[in-house]
Amino acid sequence: MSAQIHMKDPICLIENRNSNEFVINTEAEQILSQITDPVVVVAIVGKYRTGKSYLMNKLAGRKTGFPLGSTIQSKTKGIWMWCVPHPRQPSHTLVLLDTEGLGDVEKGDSKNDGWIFSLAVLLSSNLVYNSMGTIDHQSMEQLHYVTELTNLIKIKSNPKEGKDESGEFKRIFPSFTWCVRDFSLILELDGKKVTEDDYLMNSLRLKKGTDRKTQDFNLPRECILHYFHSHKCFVFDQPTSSRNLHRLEELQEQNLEETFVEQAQKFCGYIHRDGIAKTLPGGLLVTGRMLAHLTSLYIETIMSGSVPCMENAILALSVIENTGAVQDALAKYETCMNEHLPRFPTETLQEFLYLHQGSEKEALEVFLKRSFNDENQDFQKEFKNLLDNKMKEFSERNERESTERCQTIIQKLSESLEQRISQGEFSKPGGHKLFLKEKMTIMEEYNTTPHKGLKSLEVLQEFISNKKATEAAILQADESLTAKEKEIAESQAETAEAERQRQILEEKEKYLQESMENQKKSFEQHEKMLIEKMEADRQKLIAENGRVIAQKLQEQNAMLTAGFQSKVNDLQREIADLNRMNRDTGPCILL
Ligand SMILES: Nc1nc2c(ncn2[C@@H]2O[C@H](COP(=O)(O)OP(=O)(O)OP(=O)(O)O)[C@@H](O)[C@H]2O)c(=O)[nH]1
Ligand SMILES: [Mg+2]
Repeated sequence: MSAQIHMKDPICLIENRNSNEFVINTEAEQILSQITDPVVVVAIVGKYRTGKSYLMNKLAGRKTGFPLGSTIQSKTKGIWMWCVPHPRQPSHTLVLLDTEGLGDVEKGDSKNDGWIFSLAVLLSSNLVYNSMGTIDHQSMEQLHYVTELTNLIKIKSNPKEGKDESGEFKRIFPSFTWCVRDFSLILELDGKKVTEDDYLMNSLRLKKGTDRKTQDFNLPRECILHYFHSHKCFVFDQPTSSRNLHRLEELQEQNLEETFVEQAQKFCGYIHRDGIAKTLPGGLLVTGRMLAHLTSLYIETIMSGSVPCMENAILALSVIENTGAVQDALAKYETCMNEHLPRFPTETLQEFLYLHQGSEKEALEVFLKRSFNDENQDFQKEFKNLLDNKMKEFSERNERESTERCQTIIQKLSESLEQRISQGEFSKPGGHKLFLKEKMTIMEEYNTTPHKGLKSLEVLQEFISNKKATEAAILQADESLTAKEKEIAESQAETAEAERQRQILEEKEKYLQESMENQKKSFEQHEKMLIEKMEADRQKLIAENGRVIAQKLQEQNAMLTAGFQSKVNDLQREIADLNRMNRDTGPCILL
């Protein structure tokens, strides 16, 4: 879990400079980048001067924050951001995006508004559309931006000629909530009480007919029904008397209309409880860091004169995240192994491999948690190669520390022997026997000294080899021994030497075998954990497709009731495609 973000006040995320120039604010980008938790993103859009910023402050649980305007001029410019700890989900961050009011006469630029609207759709997981009065012809007209989204958001970089991509919008678009402010009607239809959601769905009902007027009436409604996966509505009374509205921020709750306070609480409760976390197609949770990258990618694309494309954005994001995943995982491996350094040199290779395998598993978990869309497992292979190199470094360090420790031990144990050699104490009759006795004592003490590590035998062998010439000279000079006895002593020394060489070879062979077994185990572990992740991803995709199918069936019903047979058929085809997709996603196969 990342550190809780404490933003005292909102900050501009996307500046809207003169003449349609959108610029990402690097300070805001950095704040987002530090959030490694999943984010629930709520964006509010709607006509200027309609109380959007005020409502967003309510969602943050604060009276002030996003600045309100008290004049007739629009206040919020560009897109502002406020990241607050999620009030209900401790491991999530609530990201509130307050957008520039649409349809400002002073600005008079509807293209700019279109981009603001599409950015709100692209960045959020919960879109709030705010309007005044009632859901009427005018408020629907103000929502014409929704009908332009197919020109402002692309799904695939190379869509099939003439293919309508909007069928995929339901998968990637946020939930849709309509907030009707200063609502003064009674929620009744044909004399019966209805809910706010019924009111919305009734307002979204399509009219039969194909004439121009009916088409214009239906288009925004069709888009809302077709693009968004869920539709909620909240109505609000005017919060206070008109003369107090300009100082709303200063008023205590008890001075506001009671119904308004209740309605605002109901709305906030819904967003906090049911507001969904931002995901990418396939159900991958988006973190603050990923949202920062997405924002920057979208702005870059718009500023280059192109249309943001989901497929391209996900591809670019996956490269960034997978590169980061490799780095994070290697850092994790290094941290784990560094914690084991006090146990170096390990007594056996098994012990070293045990430490390595545990660290490798933790590192792999880090990699798999962050990586996604790793086509052909290219990044995982890169990670494995780099990890093998790191392991080699630690293994060499383990051996180096063993060599150094063994050399120190043998040096200390042989101090008196060296002294006696230099003083010629063994150059006398019976000297060879004395020398052998001392050598044996050193060897015994060396062998019983613990924590020497893997190089114990090699260092001992080196010590004995170094003494070989001295031992031979002492033997030859020992007048107490017959030629035959000398011959026997020589042959014994050779046998012992051969035995030690055999042991060293045996150890090396064992080392090789254990290393190979470790490679096999490591490969199997990577494979097992990757397959588990791929299977989990597959199940997520199947579940997501299931959800989209259910939503499309609902939409199909509405179209059937309205008598739009061609739309019913289109939806039938889309549903069949999704069912086929679910059938075709077989078990995971590694390449
Ligand atoms: N009538 C009415 N006024 C409101 C409501 N909520 C806030 N206001 C007042 O409307 C004015 C504008 O509020 P903001 O929250 O800044 O509105 P906005 O939609 O963010 O405005 P822009 O950023 O300019 O698009 C302020 O004086 C608020 O006090 C409401 O529910 N009804
Ligand atoms: Mg505002």
